[in-house]
Amino acid sequence: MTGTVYQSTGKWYTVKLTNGKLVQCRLKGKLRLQESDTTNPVAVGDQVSIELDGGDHSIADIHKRDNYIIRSSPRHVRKNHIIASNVEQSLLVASLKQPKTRLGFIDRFLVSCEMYHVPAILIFNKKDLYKKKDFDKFEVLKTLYESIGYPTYLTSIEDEESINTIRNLLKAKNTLISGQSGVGKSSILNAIEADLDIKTKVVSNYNEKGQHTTTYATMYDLSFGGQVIDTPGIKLLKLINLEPEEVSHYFPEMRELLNECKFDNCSHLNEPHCKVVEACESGLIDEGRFVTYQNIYKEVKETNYWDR
Ligand SMILES: Nc1nc2c(ncn2[C@@H]2O[C@H](COP(=O)(O)OP(=O)(O)OP(=O)(O)O)[C@@H](O)[C@H]2O)c(=O)[nH]1
Ligand SMILES: [Mg+2]
Ligand SMILES: [Zn+2]
Repeated sequence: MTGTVYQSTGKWYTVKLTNGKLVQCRLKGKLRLQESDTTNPVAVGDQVSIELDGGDHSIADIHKRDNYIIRSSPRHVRKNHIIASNVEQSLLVASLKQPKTRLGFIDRFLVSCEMYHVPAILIFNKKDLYKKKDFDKFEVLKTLYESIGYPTYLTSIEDEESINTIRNLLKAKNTLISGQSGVGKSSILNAIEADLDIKTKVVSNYNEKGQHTTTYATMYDLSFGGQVIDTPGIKLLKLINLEPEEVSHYFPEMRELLNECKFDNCSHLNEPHCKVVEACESGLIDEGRFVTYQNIYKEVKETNYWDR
């Protein structure tokens, strides 16, 4: 039997078999004991082989992943956590209000999507709370991100047009939904599909740590076709599996300039005649994104080689 992992609590896995039946599975001992640098050997989205032992189902094997989104584990030093696998696109939910998403966070997330070749869409949610200056800010961000290749939308769960827009984006695809805690990921899913009834919570202090309403990544089928994976909010996205020289390749607006720098091994930080620095000075590359590039480059460079 084969199936798709819909939820993982670390101990139990909910798997949807090819016949449509949902079963609770444990992991076969050999998978549990496998040497691995990830905290979760099996991730939501994985295709797995299931064995039936008496009345119990267990996961015996994981099929090769098309792709996955991975991050450094927030809880375990030197361990990584696969957020989800086999996704066709990712929808990053951000907001300019309650809570305000830092642009560095967005740019880091986009780098991880570029690394694993997952097309990304940005939505700025909670537009019903925005004032004039926020709408102006949104327009600037939309122009910026769309010029780089990321479709960008303004949404509110209270607005039917937004909900329809999101339905169209998700239709017939397998989509990973990410973003910091409280931006409305689960609320959006409840709005597009009334039957889901995912738990959501009013967050009183958006800076408070450890306030996550969604605790496990979970896949849901959409009645109009496709699946979504709702995930717990991310506070800090530490990138892994990255070499310093690669970072610029994951900024699409920098890619075509990279071969034109004076030095072959240009780090694009402050070398003379660096096309990236020049493009930034002339306004062709956004300064904020360039700062995030520099931060990621330095962070990766400082990470111990064996921990990259
Ligand atoms: N005003 C307004 N509030 C919203 C909107 N979308 C969501 N919210 C509220 O924001 C709060 C947090 O929503 P959730 O859906 O739990 O947020 P989440 O992103 O799933 O959070 P985690 O599960 O912790 O990652 C809830 O009180 C929602 O009602 C919106 O468009 N406008
Ligand atoms: Mg949630
Ligand atoms: Zn350069």
